[in-house]
Amino acid sequence: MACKLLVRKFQSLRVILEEKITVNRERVAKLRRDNGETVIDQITADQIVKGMRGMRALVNETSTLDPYSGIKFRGLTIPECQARLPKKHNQPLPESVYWLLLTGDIPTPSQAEELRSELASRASLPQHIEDMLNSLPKSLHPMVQLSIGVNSLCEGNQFDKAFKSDCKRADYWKSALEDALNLVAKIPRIAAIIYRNAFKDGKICAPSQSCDLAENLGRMLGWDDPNFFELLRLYLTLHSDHEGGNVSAHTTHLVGSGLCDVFRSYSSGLNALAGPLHGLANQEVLKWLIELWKIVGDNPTEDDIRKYVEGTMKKGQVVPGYGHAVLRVPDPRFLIELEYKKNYIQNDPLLNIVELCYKVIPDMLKQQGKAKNPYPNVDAGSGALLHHYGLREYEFFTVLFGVSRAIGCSASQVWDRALLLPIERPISLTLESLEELVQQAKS
Ligand code: CMX
Repeated sequence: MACKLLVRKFQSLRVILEEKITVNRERVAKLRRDNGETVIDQITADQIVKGMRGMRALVNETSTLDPYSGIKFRGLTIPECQARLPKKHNQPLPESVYWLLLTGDIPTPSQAEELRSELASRASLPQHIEDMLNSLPKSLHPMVQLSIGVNSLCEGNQFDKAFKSDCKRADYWKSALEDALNLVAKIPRIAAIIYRNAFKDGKICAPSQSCDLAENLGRMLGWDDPNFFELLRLYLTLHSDHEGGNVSAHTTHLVGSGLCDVFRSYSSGLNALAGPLHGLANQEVLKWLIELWKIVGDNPTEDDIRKYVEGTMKKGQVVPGYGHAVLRVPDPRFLIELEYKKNYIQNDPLLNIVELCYKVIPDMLKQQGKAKNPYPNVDAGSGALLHHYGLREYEFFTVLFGVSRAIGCSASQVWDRALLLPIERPISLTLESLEELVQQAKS
């Protein structure tokens, strides 16, 4: 009986997706048939040297990023998501964000609950994967462990089975969806095992059938604090997706385009996320803030902060948590972090320093004149919020980012399969050929 119910519940997501996929496949076919050769953009030599910078050359359905208004999940800003998506307490359920990214629809409370229950039913790991994670050296960076853990989930994945069987290409998305749901359901446990092994006593509670993704994650990490679960709901929402061109999403898409399953694709995406200019920045921010705090104490002045930031700049280092390749305003996700602090946290010296940095650093970066965007990004505040609730092992922070980004990257991969996107294959140029092309273009 319970089994039948699960199948029916799962189909409601599947049926909705199937209808939308049929419509969108026709849109792609029409676009290519009628306008496949239409030129819509130009590219400069500078963009090529800077790694396809700003080039509009990928299809990604789940979110868009505007330099001035920030991220939109299926057309909704994060405040709109907060207002309209089914919530637990005051924050959207990460499951409702996942439903939105997968389908483009705001789920009803019962649909969000269907997905919550579906994911909770898949949350445990095979024993051999737990044993493998437990055998990893504690000193191995948590992001490497996470990538190994996610890679290992590929054993017996549904997509490979479909590929090796006589499944039609048009139906690949169905097995990709199965794998995507497994990834999002299981990655919190991988993350929690890594945390408990690296920083605690290695003991971990089982995932609960009745909790949402965030609470299950928080409990497995070892917390029993509803406010921390609330922060995790916010965290998992804020980091879930950031359009398709960022390093981790693009890597996942690229690897997936060669028809790798979502586990191996996202494991590659996690290695991409682990770079200090990308997802590792949240770890770097907290390290930097703690150093600053040690020097300036609990009640610093703006001048104290300025002096410390000058020191960072003089060493030729970037100010972590500031700047962005696309955004040209303070990251709306950072502003929501500040809002969260205002609503939930009375007084916290480190978070006060985060606010003071926001007053001081943009002007300093403007004066330095290098960074195109002198404003804070999402990483400027996330670590200090986690620190407030006692999660202080900053080497773990990017793992939480990775748990969250699985939501967006896996939803995108379902759509990559759904739209029958082909293998990605741009053409690289030697410096000599680029110089020749520049000359030809000018003559
Ligand atoms: N502090 C000091 N200098 C900075 C800076 C910062 N926060 N951000 C950019 N700059 C410098 C760059 O190093 C570059 O200098 P050079 O010309 O000497 O090489 C110059 O300003 C121009 O860079 P840009 O075009 O504004 O920035 P990019 O698009 O190349 O890089 C980013 C964007 C995020 C990598 C960069 O701003 C940075 O390193 N920030 C700090 C790290 C960080 O917070 N990363 C997290 C980003 C969010 C994410 O992806 O998760």
